[in-house]
Amino acid sequence: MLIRKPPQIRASEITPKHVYLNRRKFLAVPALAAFPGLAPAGVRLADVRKSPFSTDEKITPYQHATHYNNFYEFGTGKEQPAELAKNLRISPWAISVEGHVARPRVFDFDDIMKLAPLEERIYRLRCVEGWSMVIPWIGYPLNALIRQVEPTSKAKYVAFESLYDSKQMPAARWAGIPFPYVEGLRMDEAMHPLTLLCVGMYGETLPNQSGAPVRLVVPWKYGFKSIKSIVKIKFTEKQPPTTWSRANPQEYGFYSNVNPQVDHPRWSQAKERRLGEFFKRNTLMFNGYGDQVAQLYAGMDLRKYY
Ligand SMILES: Nc1nc2c(c(=O)[nH]1)N[C@H]1C(S)=C(S)[C@@H](COP(=O)(O)O)O[C@H]1N2
Ligand SMILES: [Mo]
Repeated sequence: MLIRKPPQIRASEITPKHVYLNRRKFLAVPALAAFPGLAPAGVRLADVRKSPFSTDEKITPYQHATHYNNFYEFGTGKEQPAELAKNLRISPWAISVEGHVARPRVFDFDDIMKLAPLEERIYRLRCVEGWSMVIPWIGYPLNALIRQVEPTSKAKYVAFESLYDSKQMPAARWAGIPFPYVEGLRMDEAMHPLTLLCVGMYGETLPNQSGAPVRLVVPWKYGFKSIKSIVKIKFTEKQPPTTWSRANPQEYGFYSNVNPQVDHPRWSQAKERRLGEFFKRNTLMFNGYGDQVAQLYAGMDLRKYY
């Protein structure tokens, strides 16, 4: 899936200059395929299908999406991750998939890349802080990986864990939240076709600050559910802890569905600002994905299960 030739189309329209530079860098490393499990950063991805789940809204400029980040392992400043994650070692990479499954397994980056056809999914993502973005993510439904490991009937939830390496992440000490960063989904949320296991964006493998080499994107939930740099996925019977509800249970719950009617205790969630835009816009229920996901929460009090 990693290509060695220049891409065919669209590159000239949407590809920023650095991508061309990166491509040259990649062409200078022709032996990648000889090192299975390596997760190269900034490499052009080929054979990426367009997804019908994409929004046709204006895509957030690459520069905003990669220089205004939340990745507390690399500091709490928005511009810190781009700088401090630069040298994160992402190869070799392994994700341990365990818990209530018939076939527990460790996937390396190559395994992940080969599991299912890659799709470009242009999704909105809404941060709980009040900003949002529209990103051409690349990946495939998480359910493709889940099916590989055959969850048992005891698997009711899925717990995710990010890499934590204090040596590579010295700024994490001052972030004020516990590490490793953990997140969770209910099994039906994890199996939902919108839930994306993400390996790239803007036509390339993920930049480190965006969660290289593998992250989650759950577009109807606040951005913090979209956990970065995943090293462990565990199927559990009980609802797993999540970093933000652990850090501040008054303010953050397990579900964290985007909901303009339920304010954060300290600010309204009614509006949001798209990165790169000036005027605010109304936030949509389930971030605009209600037609696809509202049913998952039928009968639940969304004020209680926030
Ligand atoms: N491991 C880890 N994953 C994380 C975070 C984090 O601090 N650490 N921040 C979350 C938050 S709050 C948001 S809004 C999104 C931001 O993703 P982006 O930087 O690609 O926009 O990542 C989420 N995933
Ligand atoms: Mo966020």
